[in-house]
Amino acid sequence: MKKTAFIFVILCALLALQVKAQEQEVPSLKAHFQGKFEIGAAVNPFQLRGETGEFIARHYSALTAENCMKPEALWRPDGTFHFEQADALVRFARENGMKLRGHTLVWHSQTPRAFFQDEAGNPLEKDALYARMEEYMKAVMDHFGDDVWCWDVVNEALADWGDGVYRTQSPWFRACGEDFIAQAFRTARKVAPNARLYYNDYGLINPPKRERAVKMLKWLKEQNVPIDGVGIQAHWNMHTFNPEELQRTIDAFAELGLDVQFTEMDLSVYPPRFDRSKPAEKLEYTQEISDLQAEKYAQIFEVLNRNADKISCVTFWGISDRFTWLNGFPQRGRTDHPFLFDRDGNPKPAFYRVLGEK
Ligand code: 9MR
Repeated sequence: MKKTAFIFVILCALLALQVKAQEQEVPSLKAHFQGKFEIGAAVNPFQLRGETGEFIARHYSALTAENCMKPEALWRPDGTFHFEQADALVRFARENGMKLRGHTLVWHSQTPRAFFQDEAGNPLEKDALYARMEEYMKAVMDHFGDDVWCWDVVNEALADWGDGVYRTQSPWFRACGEDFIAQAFRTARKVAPNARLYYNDYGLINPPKRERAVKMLKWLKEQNVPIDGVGIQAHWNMHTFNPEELQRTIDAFAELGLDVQFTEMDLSVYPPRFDRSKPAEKLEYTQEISDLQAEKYAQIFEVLNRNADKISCVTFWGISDRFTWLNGFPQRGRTDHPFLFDRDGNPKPAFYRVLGEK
């Protein structure tokens, strides 16, 4: 090798070592919260390889499948099940000593229409749909066994507005009324007695939806339905997030004897309302926005730390700003920045505030 080429190779190696050393200096999120609550992230199988995989294993102690454990991913109308993608996640979690949240069993969305129909395409009636529910849970919960720590048994069954408690425009509700919620938990407990069972929803720190949740949870508890906890999804934005309402929600669920988890946390930098008739607004991630986001994350974790005895897991709905469903949602062409790590996986000021540093 020529002398100049040799020097070049050595310089590159030194640079790589320096980058590695800098990375190592970033404290591990999961190490910081060890003994308090699990710190989770929603992932997809393609992210588990290489550097991204290492990043995930370094910072998170729990995983949720962002999509690959949903009925749409696991179940086909011919009655067959497809576990390859989800199994890759299970292997990764096992190899890295991580807990796994199962998301999700009973949901109106991302469940094939055929799931709710007989072979002729007619809607299944209650008993037939319950039989399918049990068949599905047996196949899925038996397959994952004790690799899955807790399941989102029922997802998003509550109404968003109006006087009613439940989302009535759901094939589950249409066939069975609210009884499907109780039935789902009973069936899940029967099929997988070791799994911890959660009700999961968004908007739960907004008073009207929290009240609906409390009504439903009381109704379940009165009937001795086996439910261990509530998943507060925590799709929030930094403009309207309110720490007092968060505290009220934790108290309301804990008072019912339920464990609290934060299951899908992200903190959008955009205000909740926007003008659909206008082209997507692309916010530049300025120092000002970054500071405000850091402040809001500090407020969130101040509440979570204070209530750590009531909370077993805090999961982010992604691993860094590069991987978030909010890039392009709710407005196409818009980029969001909802997490503690930027698009390159570097910690943002919010990360250090969450760790208690200024
Ligand atoms: O992040 C998920 C996205 O990739 C999917 O396209 C979407 C389809 O509904 O589901 C997203 O995850 C949702 C989760 O399963 C339930 N709560 C709301 C999440 C964000 O939409």
